[in-house]
Amino acid sequence: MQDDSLQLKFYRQMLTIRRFEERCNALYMQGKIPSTLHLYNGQEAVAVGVCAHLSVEDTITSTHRPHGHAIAKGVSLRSIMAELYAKDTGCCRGKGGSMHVGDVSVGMLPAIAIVGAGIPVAAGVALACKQLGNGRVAVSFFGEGATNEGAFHEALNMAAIWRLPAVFVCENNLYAASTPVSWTFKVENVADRAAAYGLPGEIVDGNDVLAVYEAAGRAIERARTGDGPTLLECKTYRLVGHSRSDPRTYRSKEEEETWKLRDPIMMLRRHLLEKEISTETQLGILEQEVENEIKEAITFAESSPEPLPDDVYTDVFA
Ligand SMILES: Cc1ncc(C[n+]2csc(CCOP(=O)(O)OP(=O)(O)O)c2C)c(N)n1
Repeated sequence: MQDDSLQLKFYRQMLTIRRFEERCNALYMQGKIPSTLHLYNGQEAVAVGVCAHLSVEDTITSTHRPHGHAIAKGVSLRSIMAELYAKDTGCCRGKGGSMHVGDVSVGMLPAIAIVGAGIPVAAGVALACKQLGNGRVAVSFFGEGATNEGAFHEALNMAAIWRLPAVFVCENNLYAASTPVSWTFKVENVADRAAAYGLPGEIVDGNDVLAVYEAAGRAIERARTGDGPTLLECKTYRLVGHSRSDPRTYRSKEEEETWKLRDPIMMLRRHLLEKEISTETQLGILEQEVENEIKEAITFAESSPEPLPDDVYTDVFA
C-alpha cells in the first residue's frame, strides 16, 4: 500500500488531467483551439500510476491521445495549453498542437500521432540508455489498436533479444477509434502477445491507479536492473468519443454506464474518504487549487504571442 501523500498526489494529478481536458474541450467547441482533440477521460490512472516511477531523466513516448501522459510526466500545464492554442510559448512553440505535445527537458518526446510509431522510438531510446549504461528507462504508451501494427512486433522483438530497459504500456480501452478489439485480434489479451517474443506480459486493472502503480513499479524495476522489457496491459475504457466529433454509435449506452461506475477518479476519491486518508473539505480545497491552476494556464495561453512568421523554419529538419 502506498503512503497517504502519494495517494493524494495521484488524486490531484488525475483530477488535473480530467479538468484540464474538460476545459480544452469547451475551448475547442468555442473555436479557441484549432486542429483536433483526442481526450483521455477514463484512462488517467494509467499515465499517473506509471509516470510516478519515472524521473525527468527517463523518457516516454506517446500517441494522438497525449495530454494525460504529458501532465503526468511533468510537462507544464501552461506550455501544453499554449501549444493547443498554437502560441509561441507552447511546448513545441505552437508548431505541433494537441497530437504532438512533449518536452524533452522533462523526458517526454513530442507525441507521435502515427499509430504504433512511438513504440520503436522508445526501444531506440532504451538501446541508447543501455549502451550509455546510465540506468535510465524508456516507456512507451499506446493503445491496443497499435499492437496490430508491425512496428509493435519489431520493437518488442528487438527489445527482448537485447534486454533493453523498456516498458511497453498498452492502454486497452476496447476500441481503436470505432473498431472493437474482438474484430482486430483473436487472442484474449494483448499481454498474451508478449510470450511470442520472450518477455513478460502482465495484465492490470487500468482504472485502479494503485494497482497500476504496483504493476508498473515491478516492470520499471526489471528494466532498471537489467532484467529487460515488459509488456504491461492496462484494461481500461475511454469515457468519451474517440476524437472531437464521435457519436459513439458503435457501443451501447449500457456499456458506457457500466464503465462510468468504474471512473478511476471517482474510485480513488471514494477510497480516500473511506480509508480516512482525506476529508470532503480537504478534497474540496484540492479541487479548487486544481481549477485555479488550469485557469492560470488558460490565461497564460490566451495572453501569449503568436509564433513569428520568421520562425517558420526554426526547429524544422529538412
Ligand atoms: C498508422 C495509422 N493508421 C491509422 C491512423 C488513424 N487513427 C488515428 S487514432 C486511430 C485508432 C487508434 O487506436 P488505439 O491504438 O487503440 O488507440 P486509442 O485511440 O484507443 O487510444 C486510428 C486508426 C493513424 N493515425 N496512423
